[in-house]
Amino acid sequence: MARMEPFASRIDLGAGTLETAAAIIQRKLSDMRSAYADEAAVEQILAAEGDRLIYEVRAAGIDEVEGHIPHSTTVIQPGRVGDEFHMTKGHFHVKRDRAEIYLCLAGQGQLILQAEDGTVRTVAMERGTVAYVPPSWAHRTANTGDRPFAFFAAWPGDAGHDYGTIEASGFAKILVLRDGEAVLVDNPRRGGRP
Ligand code: M6P
Ligand code: ZN
Repeated sequence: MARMEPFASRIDLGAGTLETAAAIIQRKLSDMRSAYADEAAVEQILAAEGDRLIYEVRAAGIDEVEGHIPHSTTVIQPGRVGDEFHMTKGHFHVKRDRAEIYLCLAGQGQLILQAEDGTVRTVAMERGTVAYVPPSWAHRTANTGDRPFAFFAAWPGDAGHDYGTIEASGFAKILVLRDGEAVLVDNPRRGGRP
C-alpha cells in the first residue's frame, strides 16, 4: 500500500457533519423509490411536492481497500414516506464478516439490522450512542425524530457495499409511525418486489 500522509478532519458536533468531505452523496426520494413499502405514497409525494432530500453522506475520502478505515457522517432529514420513517438504503457488506461502528451525534433514530436468515433487530440511537454493527448483519438507519438525525460511521476498507441483496427483497420489517410510536412491522412488500 502506498504511504499516506496523516491527516485530521473536523466534525461540526452540533450538526453532526464532517466539515470537509472528499465526497458528498445525496440520496433523494427519487433515488430510492423501491426502498419504501408504500409505493403510492412515494409517487404522491413526487407528484405533489417534487423530489425530496432524504439523506446526505459526507465521506473522508479514504480508499476502500484492506487496511484502511473509511469513515463518514450521515444526516437523515426528518420525515416519513407514508407511515415509514426516512431512512438510508441499507446494505450488507460484500465481505459479510466485516463489522462497522456508529456514533450518534445529533437527533434520534434507530439502527435496523437484518441477518441473512431474515432476523431483524433494532438499536435506538441518540446523541452519544455508540452502536456496533456485528459481522454479517445488513444495516440501515432511520430518523424517528423531528430534527435531522446525524451519526459518524467507520468500517473496514475492504468491507464493500452490497446494496443488491436488500434492493431485491427489502428488509423483512419496516419502521413505521403507529399511534405516535415508532414500531417495527412486517414489510408488506417483502419478497414481492417487481
Ligand atoms: C453510513 C455508513 C456508510 C453508508 C451510509 C449510508 O455512513 O454505513 O458506509 O454509505 O451510512 O448508508 P447506505 O450506504 O446504506 O445508503
Ligand atoms: Zn456498512
